[in-house]
Amino acid sequence: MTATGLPLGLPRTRSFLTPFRHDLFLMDLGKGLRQALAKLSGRYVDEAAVTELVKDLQRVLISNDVNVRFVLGWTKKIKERALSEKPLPGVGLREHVVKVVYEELEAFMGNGFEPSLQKQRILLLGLFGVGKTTTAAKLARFYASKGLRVVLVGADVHRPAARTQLKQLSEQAHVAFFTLESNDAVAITREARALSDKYDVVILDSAGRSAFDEELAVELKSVAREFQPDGSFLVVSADAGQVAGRQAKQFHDAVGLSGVIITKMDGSGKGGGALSSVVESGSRIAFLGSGEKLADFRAFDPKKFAATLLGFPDLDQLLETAKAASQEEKLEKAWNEGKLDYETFLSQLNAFKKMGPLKSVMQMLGQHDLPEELVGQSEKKLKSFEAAVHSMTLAERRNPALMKESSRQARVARGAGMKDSDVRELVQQFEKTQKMLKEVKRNKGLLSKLSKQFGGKLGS
Ligand SMILES: Nc1nc2c(ncn2[C@@H]2O[C@H](COP(=O)(O)OP(=O)(O)OP(=O)(O)O)[C@@H](O)[C@H]2O)c(=O)[nH]1
Ligand SMILES: [Mg+2]
Repeated sequence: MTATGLPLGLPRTRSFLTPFRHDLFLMDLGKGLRQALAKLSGRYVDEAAVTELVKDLQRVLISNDVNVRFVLGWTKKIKERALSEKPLPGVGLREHVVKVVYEELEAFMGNGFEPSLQKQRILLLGLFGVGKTTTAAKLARFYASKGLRVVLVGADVHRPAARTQLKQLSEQAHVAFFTLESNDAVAITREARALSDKYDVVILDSAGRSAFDEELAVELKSVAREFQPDGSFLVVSADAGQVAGRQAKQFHDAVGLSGVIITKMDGSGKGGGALSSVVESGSRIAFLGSGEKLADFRAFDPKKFAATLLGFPDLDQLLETAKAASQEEKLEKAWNEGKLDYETFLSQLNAFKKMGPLKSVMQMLGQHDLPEELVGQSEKKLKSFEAAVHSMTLAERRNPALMKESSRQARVARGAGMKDSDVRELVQQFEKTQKMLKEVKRNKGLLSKLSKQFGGKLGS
């Protein structure tokens, strides 16, 4: 129990948190950013808070190997916008700051990539071990899932097992495979070009090299001449960090890249560096690979990427949630005037539900990385609370004191198909919430109190 006699709130410290489980790229960067933003909850957002946020963001990005000069410029812009722009109507200051960070993160990620679904030949390039062959199969699976006929071509004649590896992957991806029993990469490449007669997408996996040099540039040019690719993609590993940008530039100057595919986003603390340096080099990020499985792959979408990093489904929903959250002020006013009862509370619950999954509401309030179980159960509780309120008479809804009577509780329980003890528990929770809101006149947010009220019961 807290000092106010209320159940303990949702876990606040890191030690209570279970690992964040949803499909996230860049775990550390995302977590760091979300935690920095979460610090804004429950405090007055002024210049000092924004300065602290900016410092936190800098620390998170720099520890993710993002270029320092870039980080300083980026966070300066966030600070300026956060402090000078007027929040949209209905959007609180904290949400405004979150919105600015979101928008700037999206802008920082560069343009998105819309994969063409036309007939095409794709050439994959890259240094040793970056994930070219795996990426070839991921791409094949991607295009095949769009209904295109795909063939993978093994043209890495240097590494003995390379073509066997690609053949196996092609089976996994349910696409065709082609190579020649020859060590003549040029001949294979030439044949591969002709495969366009039979297939929509021809993907060529080329041999790796230990470093970019003049010899490689010459070789790539001859491959490109034979194959006449519609798209040439450089595959770089996220481990490369800021070096990725330099590589992108070298390869681009040699053969002209359509885009860069960054692999191993799941494993590297340097992913932020790889991403930002590729964007800075003027190359476009086309796809991201985030695991060994063929499905761990997606086209790069900065909006979605930023949203996932920050833990918000999308900006529109963020703003909607922020608006709904601002309604809580009205509710508190009613409450302070002694008008709050089960009826008002029910309408608030409905508003609460409309805001979407409780999880995003909680994230909005800065409660990040919640254990799934807790969130799921809290929503279940909300539903049963609603059912109970529906079973109350108008008089009971308007005069909550009536609901203290156990005969009424029993009747409501029957009406709502619940156990008496469940209704009793809900009445107690309502009373605790009511008491709490009376005590906390300062606007720290009804929703966060509610989250704690429901979550706390479960968490204790
Ligand atoms: N965790 C993780 N591993 C990956 C990813 N992409 C590839 N790998 C692994 O990285 C290793 C090398 O992948 P390959 O696809 O063989 O790399 P390559 O660039 O073709 O290597 P060479 O042909 O030898 O130059 C394999 O063990 C892959 O499973 C990824 O996105 N995440
Ligand atoms: Mg390979």
